[in-house]
Amino acid sequence: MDKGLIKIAAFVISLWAVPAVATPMLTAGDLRPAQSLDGAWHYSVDPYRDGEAGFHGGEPGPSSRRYADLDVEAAMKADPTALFEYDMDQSPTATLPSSWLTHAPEMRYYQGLVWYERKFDAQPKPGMRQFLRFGAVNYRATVWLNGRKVGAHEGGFTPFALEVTGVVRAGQNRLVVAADSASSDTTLPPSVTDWENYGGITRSVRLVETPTTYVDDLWVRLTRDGRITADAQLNGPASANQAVTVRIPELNVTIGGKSDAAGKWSGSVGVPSRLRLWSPETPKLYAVTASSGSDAITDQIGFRTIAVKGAQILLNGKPIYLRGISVHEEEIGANPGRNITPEAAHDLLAVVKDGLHGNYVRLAHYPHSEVMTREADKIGLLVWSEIPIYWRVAFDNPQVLAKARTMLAENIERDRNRASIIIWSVANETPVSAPRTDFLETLADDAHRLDPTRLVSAALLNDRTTTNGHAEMVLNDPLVSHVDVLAINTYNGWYTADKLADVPNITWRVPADKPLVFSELGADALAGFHDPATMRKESEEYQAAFFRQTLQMADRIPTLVGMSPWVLKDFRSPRRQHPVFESGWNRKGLISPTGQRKQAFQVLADYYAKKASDAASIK
Ligand code: GCB
Repeated sequence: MDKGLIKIAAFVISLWAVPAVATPMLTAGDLRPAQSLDGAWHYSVDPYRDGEAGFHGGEPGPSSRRYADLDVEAAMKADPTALFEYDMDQSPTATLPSSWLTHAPEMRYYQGLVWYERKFDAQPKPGMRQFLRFGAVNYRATVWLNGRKVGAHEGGFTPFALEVTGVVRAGQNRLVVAADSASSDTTLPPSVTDWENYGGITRSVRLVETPTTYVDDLWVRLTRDGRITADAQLNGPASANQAVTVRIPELNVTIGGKSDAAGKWSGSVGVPSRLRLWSPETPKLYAVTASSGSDAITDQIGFRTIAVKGAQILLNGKPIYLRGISVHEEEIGANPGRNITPEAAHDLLAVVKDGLHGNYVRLAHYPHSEVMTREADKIGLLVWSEIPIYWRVAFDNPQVLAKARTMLAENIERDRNRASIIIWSVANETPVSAPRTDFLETLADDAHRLDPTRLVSAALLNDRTTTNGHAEMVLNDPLVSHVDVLAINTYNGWYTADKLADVPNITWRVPADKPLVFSELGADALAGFHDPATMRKESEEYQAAFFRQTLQMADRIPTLVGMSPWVLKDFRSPRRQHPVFESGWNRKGLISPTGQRKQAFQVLADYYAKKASDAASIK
């Protein structure tokens, strides 16, 4: 075959291979009426994985099958020769969702397998289908209902739904989840990161009931050609040739039609003149209902466009500067457990919106809870959404690439109805090599294909050189041609020995025809530690000066259209063990774990207030 043909064949194969999320997807599964299974669960640690396999391999013996549908205490009483080395019903309880790190002091540094059990009463309606829908389990989950294995999922940050029709019974049910946080070279992220690996059932668990044929996927958006476009996918025996209707009552819009043989439908209408576009200033959401047969789902959806033109980012056709900050999924408080309730999400995002005068957040370094992206929609913050392709990924391993593609697809398919999200990021700080670039190009192409309405980016590394006696940063990454927005993390004056006074004179050599954002910039400070005289690192004064100088540098870069400094709040990181300043926390927050503002907070807030008023005066 000649080279051209090989390229075409490879392209065709790659199209065919775009991963879609396995059904059921149960889009908006967090909003469908459901029975919540949050609350008290029993848990039992299993560091030697006794419940997974016997000590010679193979099936675990009856004494350690934590997933069995069995009352252990009653079984021991009934047969005095019976041996059990677990009893989930009598194990300690924890309130879920939450990482196990906060269940008990000895759980803090545990990474491995933990079993969870919860009993619940159900009344499944005959002729309906039932699904267990997990918001996320970090990192692997295997699920048993009434002693039957009903499914498994890998990836700590995206939802999954398992059909349990015929397994869930009227009356009492026993649900067991094996949650495994162990990381390795082939997990995403791999073992070494810079944040706490919050293992466990970290997002809500719900029992959802649907008609036998139901709307499994729905995507409604404003496309760049100025139309409201809707896609739906039905699931069930009557999916083909079914009437589907999407209604937006407040706009008097109805789009309807019939599904094809595969249960797919799509339709569109011109934008009604009374549509109020979504933006950070006017975060208007509309109730959108999709119905087919006896099923209906309602989501709250905003309509806006996002595009790039040369080095500009255009929101609803107008250039915008992204006044952002990076955020980890960790609630404000002295002992966070990755428990993102709507209130916790609101508290974090309100600091960005009202305190910093921001219009944008980078939700680093993995898909955050859908509670957070829904709150961003409501409060009016643009979002950079990311998958955990972080640092040393096994880029030459095809199975890892397959996992990454699934994670990206799961993230996009969960959240593509969120107006707040404008950028899908495929990676953070991955050193350039041929396998890495192939890997990330595949992801960038997937993102464009799965969602042509948004922008694609990745936080890149840069080279450093000296030009005319001053430092110059050079972007030399072949991935540049595959992304819409260039993004760089910069720490000159923190991780380098540059004097802060020299930072404003650092220049940047970057492609001039694409928008650039600083996806990170930052320095540590321990809240309350002051050192105005010597300005040593870790003092609030040093961090504030770092921001002042770096912002001056930023002002001299013509194509820079936004930033998301690192980071809103100090966050837990086992890497950070300075006994005085860090004690297990990354201190680059502008606020302390409990929300105390450091001096640098005001520096950035003032900078953004000025940017906001400059932007308002241009309009
Ligand atoms: C980075 C990483 C981020 C780290 C941060 C730091 O470049 O992207 O995950 O936490 O630097 O504090 O070093």
